[in-house]
Amino acid sequence: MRALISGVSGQDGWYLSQHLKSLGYRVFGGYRRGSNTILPDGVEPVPMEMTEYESVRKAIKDTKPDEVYNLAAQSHVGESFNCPLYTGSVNHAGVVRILEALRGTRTRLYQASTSEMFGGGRGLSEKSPFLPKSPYAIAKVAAHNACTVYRVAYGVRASTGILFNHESPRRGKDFVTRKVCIAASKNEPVKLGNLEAVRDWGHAKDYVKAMHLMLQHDPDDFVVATGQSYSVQELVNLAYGIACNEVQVEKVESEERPWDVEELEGDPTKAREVLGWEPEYDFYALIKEMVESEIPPSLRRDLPYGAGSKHQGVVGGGRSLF
Ligand code: NAP
Ligand code: F7E
Repeated sequence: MRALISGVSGQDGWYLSQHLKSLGYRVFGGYRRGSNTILPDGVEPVPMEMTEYESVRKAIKDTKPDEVYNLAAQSHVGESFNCPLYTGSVNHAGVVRILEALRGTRTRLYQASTSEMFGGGRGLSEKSPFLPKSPYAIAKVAAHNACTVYRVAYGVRASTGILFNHESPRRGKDFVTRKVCIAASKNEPVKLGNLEAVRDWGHAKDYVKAMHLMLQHDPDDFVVATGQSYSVQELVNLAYGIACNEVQVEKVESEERPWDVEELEGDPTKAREVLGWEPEYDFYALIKEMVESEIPPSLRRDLPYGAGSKHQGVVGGGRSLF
């Protein structure tokens, strides 16, 4: 089987390409020129600039994929308020470029939709309405709808994964989990915006498995989430607790968004029942791995990790994680 992954140099591109290689796939990695990220072993690089139709068309024509995973995006929600048109060109029009190139083929498409499309809420499922609150979310709703239109109108085999936040040591440094874990591990203060925001955080390694499972089914839409959510403040408490350091947070206006999504928690029942998907990581295991990865191996043994540690259950508000 042949797979083409756009945005292969990003967090999910890394984990997905590893997963597909482990399943015996030939993996082509779409990248934009100028990107200096090292690709995983065995991934064959292919230029694929999402803002240019010809570049997208040629990448697909040259690699002849059975499956295309569209992960490329301007993926920072806060930044989308500063570059709304560019965000639309990559995150919405980029998907239409792929859909156009796939018309009349049997190639299956995975589109990276997002929980941001809901604009907030708990128990969110494939049936919940979309209320986008950022240029990022607007573009993703438009891309999601384009997949439905091309599926029905032209028979393009497009599936969408409505993924809730997923993180890892490969997460970009300007997303809140990685930013907090870096500061906690160095015993430094962290400057943050909205501490009350609540997110349903999972591990990217688990979530890329759901992407692959979706393309082994008829085209459809799936929510992928853990069903558990925590506030940014709880994330901070946990990360500094795992690192054995006192919490040091400075609240700054510059990290606040013009309109933030206050709360997101998903209901992954359909993915569990139809795809047989289950996450292996919980929030504690995720943040532990992220904090630990920032600490040199020689110093890690002094940290009181693991079952029975007094640092388990350090999440605030009287709740235990376990
Ligand atoms: P990421 O780490 O920010 O990676 C984004 C990728 O897109 C990078 O490889 C980037 O390349 C590439 N890209 C950006 N602009 C491009 C362009 N004009 N042409 C070609 N490539 C371009 O994002 P991620 O966390 O892996 O997320 C993957 C996808 O899932 C994204 O579509 C994101 O919106 C969506 N999503 C993510 C989450 C999450 O929690 N992580 C949740 C829901 C949905 P460079 O390396 O050159 O910048
Ligand atoms: O923010 C708050 C911020 O940037 C999470 C992307 O992968 O997941 C991600 O989008 C929350 C927000 O992720 C800081 O206001 C406070 O409420 O880590 P984030 P995100 O915006 O949820 C979705 C599902 C995607 O699709 C996106 O591509 O944390 N927050 N202080 C902060 N956030 C950041 N980045 N930096 C802060 O200093």
